[in-house]
Amino acid sequence: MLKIWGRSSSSNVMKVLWLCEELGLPFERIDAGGAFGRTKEPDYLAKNPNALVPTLEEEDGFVLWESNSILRYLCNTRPGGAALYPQAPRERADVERWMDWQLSAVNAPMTPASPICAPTTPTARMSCCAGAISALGRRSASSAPACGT
Ligand SMILES: N[C@@H](CCC(=O)N[C@@H](CS)C(=O)NCC(=O)O)C(=O)O
Repeated sequence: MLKIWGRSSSSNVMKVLWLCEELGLPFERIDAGGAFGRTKEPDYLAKNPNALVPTLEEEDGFVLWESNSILRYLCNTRPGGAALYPQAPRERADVERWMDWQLSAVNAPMTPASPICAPTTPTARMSCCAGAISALGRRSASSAPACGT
């Protein structure tokens, strides 16, 4: 069975779990990261050298990390995935830009230890996220829902 390594409290794990639910995929989730630890153990580092979650593991041993890469991979390999990750270049670009936006504009400022995170205080991080979230609100109000919103 498909394995998803990562604590369910992680937003990057959540989106993978969400996609699995949307596609009706059976999977086993294994707690890792945060208070669960495990991510710095040699067997986990062999799967994901970043010591982060999520990590996907297929039954045949194929392993993939980076949440958005996992989402694309699942959509490309599982029935029903094309509806969420369209082939048409402009439709696909719309999906991808919101995925990139989530990791760069929302996730990075929320991650205190992120090497690409400029804001250093909790207030500055919240303010940065609030600006990004308001962009999603404006987009959602003006057109069809962004993928996953
Ligand atoms: N760019 C990575 C970011 C992964 C990431 O930062 N994961 C966080 C949780 S959201 C993590 O592993 N934090 C350390 C931990 O939980 O132990 C991805 O999208 O998969």
